[in-house]
Amino acid sequence: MDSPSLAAVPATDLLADRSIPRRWAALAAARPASPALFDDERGWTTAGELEHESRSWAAAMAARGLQRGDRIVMAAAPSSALVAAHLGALRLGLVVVPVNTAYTSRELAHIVGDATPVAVVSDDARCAKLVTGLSARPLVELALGARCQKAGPADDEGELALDRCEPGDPAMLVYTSGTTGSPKGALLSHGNLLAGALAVVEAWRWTPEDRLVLALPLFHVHGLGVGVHGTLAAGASAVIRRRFAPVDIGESITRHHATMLFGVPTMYSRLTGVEELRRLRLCVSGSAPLPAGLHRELAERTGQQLLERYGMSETLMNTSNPYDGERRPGTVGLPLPGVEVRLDDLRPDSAGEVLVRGPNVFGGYLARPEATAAAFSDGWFRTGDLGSFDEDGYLHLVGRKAELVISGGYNVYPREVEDVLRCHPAVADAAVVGWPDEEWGEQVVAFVVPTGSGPATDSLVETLERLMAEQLAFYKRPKQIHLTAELPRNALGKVVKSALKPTG
Ligand code: MCA
Repeated sequence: MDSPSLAAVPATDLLADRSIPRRWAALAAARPASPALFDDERGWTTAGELEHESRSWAAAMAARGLQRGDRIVMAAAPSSALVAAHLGALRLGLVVVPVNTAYTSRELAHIVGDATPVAVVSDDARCAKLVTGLSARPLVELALGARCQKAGPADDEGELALDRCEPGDPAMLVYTSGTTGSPKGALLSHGNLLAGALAVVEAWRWTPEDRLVLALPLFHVHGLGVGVHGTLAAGASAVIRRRFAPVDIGESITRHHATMLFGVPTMYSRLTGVEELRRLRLCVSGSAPLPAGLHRELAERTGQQLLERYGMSETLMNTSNPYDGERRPGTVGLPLPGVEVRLDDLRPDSAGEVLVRGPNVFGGYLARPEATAAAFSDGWFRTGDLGSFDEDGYLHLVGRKAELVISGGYNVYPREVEDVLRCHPAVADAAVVGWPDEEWGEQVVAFVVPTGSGPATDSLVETLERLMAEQLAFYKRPKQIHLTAELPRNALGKVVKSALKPTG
C-alpha cells in the first residue's frame, strides 16, 4: 500500500538568495545601524559592525592560507565574537565544524581524525591546544578572545572574494552520533542552511523587528542552524546568553524587548514560573519530545502556546506546528515550506518510518558512502524516527527505529557509552538504556556485568564513573550504574533492553 505522503507546502524559491551570508550581507547593507547581536561581554553589535567584523575574520583566515572548502573547527561558548567568526568562515567559503566544548579528548580525536580540519577557532587555549594536538598535521589556530585582528590594510579585505558560495557548496560539517557508536559528519550545504532557515522564517513570521533570546549552545543545529542562521536570514537580532538560567531569561526578555525564545523541553520545564514569557510573540520547543502536560502548564501559567517543531542535524527543520492554527500537543505539526514528508514500512497501527525530502536535506556523511547509501531511499532521507499522521495531517513521533536516548535535548547513543564501559577490564558486558526523567526527559542508565576479577561493587561503580568522566561529555554519562549478574537476552542472544526498565 502506498504510504501516505504530504506534498510540500508550496514555498517561495528558498534558494533564490544562494546562501545565508549573501542574503544577510544584503540585509545588513540596507540597515547597517540596526542591532544584530547582544552579549554581556560586548553589549550590542550592529549589522554594520558585524559585517565589518565577519569580513575581518574572513581576511584573517585568508591571510593564514585558508581557502574555500577548507574545514575549520569552532569550539567556543556562545558569544557575538563566535557568531562573527562563524559568519566570516561561511563568507569565505570555509566549512565550519562546530564542536561541543564539553567533548573529551577521546570524542575530539574521532572528529579531528574524521574531519581533517586545517584550522581551529576557540575561546579556550586548552581546547585549541587539545584539537591541534589531536591533528595529524599542524593547524592554524585563531583565538576568539580578542576582537578579530584585521589581517592587513583594509584594501586586502576589498580583494576578498566573499559571499560567492552557491547552494551546492559545502558549508557545515555537523557530527551526529550514530547507532554504531562513532559519530558521522553530516555535510550540510549552503543551500541546506538557507532553505532550513528560510522555511522557519516564513513559517514563524520572523521579521527584522524580531529579537530572539538565544540561550542554547552554538555548536548544534538548534542554537546555530535555527537560532543564529534564522536570525541572520530574517535580518533580525538575537540576545546571546552564555548559559541558560531562568531568571536571566526573564530579565533578558524585559531588558531587550525580546519577541521570541527557543528552547528544549528541559529548559521550558524550568521556565513555567517566568512571567516575562507572556511578553513574547513566540516560544519554540524542539530537540526532544515536549510532554503534553508541560505544554498545558506553560499555556496556563504564561499564556504561551508552545510551538513544537521537529528537526535533525541531517535535515535542519522538517515539520512545525502552525504559527496560525492549532499547536497540537504531542505532535510536531506539519511539513515546513519546501519539505515533503512520507511514511515507509507502514505497520498495522499506521505508524511507519518518517522519510523526508527537500532542499533542507543534506547530501550525505563525510567519507561514509555506505552509511550515506543506507540513509536514503530513492532520494528520500530515512530519519530513523517512527511516526504517524493524524486525520488533519499532523505528524506524531511515536518512537525511534534505532536506539537513542535524548537527555536534556542532547542525543546519546547507548552503543557509544556501552563501548566505553566494555573497555574496562572489570566489565564483562554492559547495556545502556534511557529511563523517563522529569527533568531531562530521559536519563542515561547503565547495567554492567562485572567480570568478578575487578574491585568490589561500590568501588567498581566509582571506578566506572571516573572512566565515564574521562571518556564522555557530561550529558552522555549514566546517571545510574547498576551492577548485575547477567543481562536479559532473547533466544537469539540479543539483549532485551525493554526488560531493563526502572523497578517500582
Ligand atoms: C546538564 N546536565 C545534564 C544535561 N545538562 N545531564 C544530562 N543531560 C543534560 N542535557 C548536568 C550537568 O552535567 C550537571 O551535572 C548538572 O546537570 C547541572 O548542569 P548545568 O550546567 O547547570 O546544566 P544546565 O545549564 O542546567 O543545562 C541544562 C540545559 C542543557 C540548559 C537543558 O542540557 C542544554 O543546553 N541542553 C540543550 C542541548 C542542545 O542544544 N540540543 C540541541 C541539539 P553535575 O551537577 O553532576 O555537574 S540539535 C537537535 O537536537 C536537533 C537538530 C533539533 O531538532 O534541535
